Amino acid sequence: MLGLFANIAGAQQTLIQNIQGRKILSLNGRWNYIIDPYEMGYYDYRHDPFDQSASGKGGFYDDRKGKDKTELIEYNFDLSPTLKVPADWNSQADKLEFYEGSIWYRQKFSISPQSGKKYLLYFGAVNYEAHVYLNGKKVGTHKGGFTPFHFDVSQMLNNGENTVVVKADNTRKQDEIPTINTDWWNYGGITRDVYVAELPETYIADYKIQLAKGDLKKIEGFVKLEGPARNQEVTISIPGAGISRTVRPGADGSASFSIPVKKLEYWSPTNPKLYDVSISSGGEKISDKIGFRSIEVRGQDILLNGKSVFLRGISIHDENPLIPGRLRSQGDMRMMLNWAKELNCNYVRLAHYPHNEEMVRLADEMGLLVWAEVPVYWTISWENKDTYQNAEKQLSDLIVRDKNRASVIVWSIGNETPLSEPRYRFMSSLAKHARSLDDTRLVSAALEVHRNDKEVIVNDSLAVNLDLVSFNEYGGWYWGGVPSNLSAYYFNIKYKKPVVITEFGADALAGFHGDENTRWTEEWQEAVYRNQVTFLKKIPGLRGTTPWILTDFRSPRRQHPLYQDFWNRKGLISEQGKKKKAFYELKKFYDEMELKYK
Ligand code: GCB
Repeated sequence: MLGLFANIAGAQQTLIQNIQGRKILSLNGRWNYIIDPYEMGYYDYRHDPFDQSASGKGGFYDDRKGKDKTELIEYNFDLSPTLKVPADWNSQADKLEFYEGSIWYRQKFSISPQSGKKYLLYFGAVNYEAHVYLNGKKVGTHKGGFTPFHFDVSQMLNNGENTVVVKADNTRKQDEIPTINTDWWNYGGITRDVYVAELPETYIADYKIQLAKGDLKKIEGFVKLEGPARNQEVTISIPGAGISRTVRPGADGSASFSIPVKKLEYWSPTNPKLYDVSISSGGEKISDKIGFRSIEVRGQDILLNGKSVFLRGISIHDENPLIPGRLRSQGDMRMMLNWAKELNCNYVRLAHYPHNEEMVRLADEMGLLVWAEVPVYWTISWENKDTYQNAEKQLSDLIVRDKNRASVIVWSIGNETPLSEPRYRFMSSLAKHARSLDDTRLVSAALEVHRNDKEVIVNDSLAVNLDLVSFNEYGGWYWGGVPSNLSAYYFNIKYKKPVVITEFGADALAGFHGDENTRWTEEWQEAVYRNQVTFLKKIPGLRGTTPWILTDFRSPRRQHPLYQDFWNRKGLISEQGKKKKAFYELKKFYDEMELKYK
């Protein structure tokens, strides 16, 4: 019934670049909420959606006065409790911990819309399906729990008080992205920032300003205007690099450019140099901070600014283990990335879905390379066309959002997807799509290994379409017995490309000690890291690792009452922020690799 993205008020615009750089009114804060497990705010007693009623009235979204008798009276937002936005709902009330379904949110705000301006209602992310209403009218819907979306509400705003209502539904469904089965908590709600952005009638919708593919001496990109005067001039300036270039878009509002540069300080983890960049057009001026670096693969090497690099990484979920719940603020994000830095990382894998834009901006600032992923995880409905479109849309939105971030070097199209012909077609199309949107970065996916006795085999023809051979390999936890057994195993990797191991690891309950052959102890986990490092070093093309995972994280699949209690314990840091022994084992490896690749 619903398209992936329906904007009832008007067609969906280009996903706006750099929302933080705009004139924005934040709607963050406390929103009233109503839990709606029976969907009574959406369907009437005959299960007909209120949405379709001719008057557009009814349901929980209609907060107008003077209701008629067909409307719901058995609710009251004003008297309802509140939830913080941005944040998941699960961590905010005991009865919401395991809740999956719909919750209605309501916020009031005041604004004086100016004539000749455009207003976008912007959401950083809502998990999973959002129905958005403004002043009693439907604005649109969106699917996908980790990517931003916005609606043009210029014609719908009142001068003075306005009411926005959001139905957020995190019901898991087989045909969605992700599907019903994952190993993370299905945190629901308005998990990222909400803004109203005020823009000029003709505005800078999007831009890309990056080094050209394989060329350290040329900055390339495009700008895209939307609005009636979309062929007015645009000036891109980077004062620190002595660049100022004016372009005039064609009828579609876009203009591309290519600017030779003589001298540029390149962005890298050791020198995360960001240039002040401004883009101006008409009366509008947007500022950004952009780094310039190149990334490419040559043989089995990964070249960063032309120099071979070893990716000293760690996998991270978008979850604060200490509270716990989704990362809510820049402070939360800094804490996670600082822990990665303490491990001596130069790289992070933001698994298994798009993380907050702020996280990627911090990685830019702190000098951490990034693997960015979409939630094409495990057993997706490979033959469903809508499912594919959904995956492609989420991938596009991720790439559109983060394409100016120097930190991002890999677009990952999925994780541990089981071999089959339909899956191959699905994943190959995604890889092709990623390249069509951005040819300046690497494309990869976390693949699986197969075993034949002591042989650990990587043979997945999808790898032919990828730039890195990346796979998850759980020797010492899911197979192989005690950690020291790993020494008997050997690899058979069919593809001669840089190998970046996306996962290995073992569960350990922080503070639980024993010998290295006792499962769940810190000593077992430490021994897995020690033996894995020795094992992985035998791969000639090994160019990086992102073990699983920085911190313990919540998962409904992890039910051992003594050791897990709904926590996946593969973290190197516990839910109390305590570093386990394996943390230091990995750091030792990374210190060694740092010296080797100096
Ligand atoms: C994996 C998955 C990851 C899980 C992990 C585990 O291979 O990619 O999402 O959490 O294994 O702990 O089993």
